[in-house]
Amino acid sequence: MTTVTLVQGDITRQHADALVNAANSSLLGGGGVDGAIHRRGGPAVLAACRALRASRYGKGLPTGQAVATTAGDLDARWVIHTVGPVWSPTEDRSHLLASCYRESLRAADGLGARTVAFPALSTGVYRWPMEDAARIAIATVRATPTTVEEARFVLFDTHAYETFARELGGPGRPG
Ligand code: AR6
Repeated sequence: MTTVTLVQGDITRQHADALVNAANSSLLGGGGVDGAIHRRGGPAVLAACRALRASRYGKGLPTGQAVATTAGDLDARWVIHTVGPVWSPTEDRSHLLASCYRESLRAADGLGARTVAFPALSTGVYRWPMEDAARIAIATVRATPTTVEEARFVLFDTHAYETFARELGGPGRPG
């Protein structure tokens, strides 16, 4: 059974077997979580990402997929990079967001990671509404068979934390 936990804070300050990065398909860095992961992870993370681009992912990592690298100087063994979908008001891309969580857990299982920290994928630069993103994130992690023991959501601000907390409480609970 996977326990879902929530903390408010900076994912790059977390200790876990694996930290999930809200990457883009280039795998070469960006803003938000991605920028912070590369800053704190250091050159080893970027070197591993470049190696992936030179081999398996010559065209980049497709949206909804996940791939692991070293965590460099972060307090973790691995970074699992996944590419969330950009929010669209006209097209339902929920399956791609769910896929990010599922594929990240699958990558974690392959590594033997027992604790995995996730950010709220797609809710920053990619503009996914927090409430819907929280619903998809928690439902998907709960429904995915995995050997991961703790799936920890690391929410950057109070609004994100409270939204995830409400969702974790489930429908019908106060809050
Ligand atoms: N720790 C935890 N959460 C954070 C942190 C942090 N250090 N920094 C931001 N957040 P985002 P996306 C929150 O933009 O929407 C990058 O340029 C943030 O408040 O990191 O999937 C990539 O290269 C938001 O709630 O990821 C891609 O191009 C959530 O994490 C693109 O952004 C996700 O925000 C990916 O966009």
